[in-house]
Parts: sequence; structure tokens; C-alpha cells
Amino acid sequence: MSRTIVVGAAQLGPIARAEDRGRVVARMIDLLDRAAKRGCRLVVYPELALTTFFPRWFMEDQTEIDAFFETAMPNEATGPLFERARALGVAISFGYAEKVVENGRLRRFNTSILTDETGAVVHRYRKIHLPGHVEHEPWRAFQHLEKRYFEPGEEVFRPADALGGKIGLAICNDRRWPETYREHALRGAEMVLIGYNTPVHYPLAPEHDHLQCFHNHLSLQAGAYQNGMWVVGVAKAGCEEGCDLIGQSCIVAPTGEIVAQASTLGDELVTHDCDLDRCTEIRANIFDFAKHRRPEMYPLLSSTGV
Ligand code: CDT
Repeated sequence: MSRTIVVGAAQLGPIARAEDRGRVVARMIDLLDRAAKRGCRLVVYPELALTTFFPRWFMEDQTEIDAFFETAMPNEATGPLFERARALGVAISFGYAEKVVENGRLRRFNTSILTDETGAVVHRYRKIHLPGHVEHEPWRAFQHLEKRYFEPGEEVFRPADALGGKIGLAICNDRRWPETYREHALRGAEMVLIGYNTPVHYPLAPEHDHLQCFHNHLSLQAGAYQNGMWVVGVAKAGCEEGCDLIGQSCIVAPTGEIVAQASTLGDELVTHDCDLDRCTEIRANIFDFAKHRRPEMYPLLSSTGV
């Protein structure tokens, strides 16, 4: 039986601070409809897909901050997206700011979810690698306050059984870390879905601004090839509230080749027929972990102290 999933990488263009979730969800539904017409069974949207990338602003008023968070998923605003996905029989994945009470404790995470074709949430991941800073740093052209507004997730990278395969989730900065892909791969992941918001300007090393797009594809392609799995990277792109975000949403095959790529910085859908069995091309050969990997020779990689 074929294990090919037609996947849509649904890039979003900029979202204004004043844009309400209803308008964003309408844009997401439009991309979903187009994806369904192209035969997609899975549509992937960016990190923090429902609002502007709010960590670029220093805010102290918790009410103002919490306006960017969701307390349930689905909820009133995203209900129409879930309903349309269910009606079309298309699985979806997107990121959002999650506010939740767990064991009596109020917590906030940068979260991504995956549904199945019935609209049921089958996987949830809370971002582990939170970039940026905690305090206001006015010298920057814009802030990157993920470390202030979110707690790091506490669940390890692991794929879910979905769409006849093993599908994992990661978020933005995670894609730069080889551990993200290897942990997933060691747990059998065949495809990892990664939404991102990546500014062109990196205040700590502006001499690297021209390398942002290169580093994006370098990370996604290396992660795919070195672990023999599909990687779907999806941007929130374009000039958002004066901050330029890279695009380049793409689908990467287990060989490391980009097989579909967005060419704009706006709402754009790119699709590919992803055969999960193609992971074997790599994993039964050059990266046959059981045969060739030497974990006893990399002891520090399994140590939490480094
Ligand atoms: N959203 C996110 O994680 N963005 C970071 C920006 C660079 S670190 C300030 C990224 O890794 O793309």
C-alpha cells in the first residue's frame, strides 16, 4: 500500500498587530481550500500562525501579553479552520501561543499541534529551544523576547502515529539544532513539520544577516539528509510591522533535496507527493543507524551536563 502523503506547506505573509484572528483564519482556510484541490492530505502552517510575532515587543502589562495567547484549541476563532479541515478530510498543523493551567500552575508555551483527517488533535509539541532574551534590550532594532513570554517545553521530541506514518513537530529555532532531527529519527520519525518566524536582521551578529536564508535551508536540508526523513519548513514571511521575515518555505526529501519551495514572501502554497517509504533510501544505507552509528563513541551526546 502506498504511503505517499500529498503535503502542502502553507506559508503566511505578514500579520499586522491589529489583524484579528478571524481574518488570519480566513487566510488559512483559503490556503486549505487550495491545498485540498491539489489533493493534499496534510497542510502545514507557520509558528505562532494566528497572530503577529509578538515577542518583538517588550510588554509589561500581562493582559496585553495574554491577548496573543489561546486558552483552548480549537477555540471560537480557530473553530472554522478545524471544521473546514474535517469537512475536507485534511490534517493540519500550526503553531500558537498556549496559555494553560496545569496542576494548579499557570503556564505559557510556544506550541505546535497536528490533527488527523477528522480534525482530532493527535500531537502537541511545546518549543524546547527558546531563542532571544528575557529583559528589555532597547539597543536592538526590535526585541526577541521568547525567553520572557514562554517557558521551555518539557516533553522530548517524539513522532506521533498519524496519516499512516510517524510524524514529528518542531518549532523555528529547533531547526538549527541537529539534536532535534536525530532524537526524532531515533524514535522513528519519517517526517518533521517545522514552522518558523525568522527575521532577516540578527541584532547580535548583523554581519550574518545576508546568511539567514542560507542557514535556513542548510539546517533543514542537513536535518533531512543526515536522518533520512522528510522535513517541511514553513515560514511566516515578509515585512511584518517593519520587521523583515525570511520566506523560503520548503519541502525537503530524505535525500536532502528541496522538492518544493515558495517563491514569494506572502500567503503561498507549495505541495509535494511525499512517499514516506523513501526514508529507507537513506536509513537502510548510508545512515543505517543500527549498522553504522557508534553511540558508545559519542558519550557526551547523551549527557545532560554539557
Ligand atoms: N522564532 C524563532 O525561533 N526565531 C529565531 C530567530 C533567531 S534567534 C533571535 C530563529 O532561530 O529563526
